[in-house]
Amino acid sequence: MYDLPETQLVKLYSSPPSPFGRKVKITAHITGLFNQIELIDVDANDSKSAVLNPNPLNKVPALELDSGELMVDSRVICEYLIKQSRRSELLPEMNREHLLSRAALADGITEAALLMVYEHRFRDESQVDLNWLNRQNQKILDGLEWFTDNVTEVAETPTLDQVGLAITLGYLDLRFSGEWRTRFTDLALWLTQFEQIVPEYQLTDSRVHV
Ligand SMILES: N[C@@H](CCC(=O)N[C@@H](CS)C(=O)NCC(=O)O)C(=O)O
Repeated sequence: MYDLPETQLVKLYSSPPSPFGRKVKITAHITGLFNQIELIDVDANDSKSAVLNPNPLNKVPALELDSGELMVDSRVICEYLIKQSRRSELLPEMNREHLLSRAALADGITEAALLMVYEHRFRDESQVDLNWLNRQNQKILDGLEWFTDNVTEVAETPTLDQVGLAITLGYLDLRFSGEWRTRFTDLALWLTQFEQIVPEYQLTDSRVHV
């Protein structure tokens, strides 16, 4: 069991459906630090939450240390948790750039999915830009194709890019009814393996997800 430094409690500002917040929570579970984190729900889409959120951009996730230091974004927070827990198997030094690039690709798919969700959320339906939606959708499909061709076996301790990919697929399940599963069957199988190794992935309460 490893500890976060000093008073051992940090605050994680996130919202249950946030994929990037979920990435941090799953990383916290894998590193064994989850119980030392206080979760504070903020809705990044609600301007009133901006008062609570220490991130001046009112984005989640944000981590606040007891010293008051602010950490954003999800990659920085995950790397911090990995470092504090000394669980370097999640991001081995010798493979660091390679794994971070894979992790960035997984995040990029999530970002494209978020942009599609936001296009509907923040525009009148009559103004929704179909070209923009198609452009983002193509990124999702091309990204999933790439991961199908470059899949890696889920390690006993999953690597950070694997956590990112699992979170991406989970977000596509949440927002797009799991449509990806019919075309990307290998990734669906891969996600089943991930879930077996990281049972917390299936938690559906606010500790991880809704
Ligand atoms: N690159 C950031 C992305 C964070 C992000 O976009 N979070 C979304 C929720 S998952 C958000 O806060 N959206 C509100 C907004 O963009 O105003 C990270 O990895 O943490």
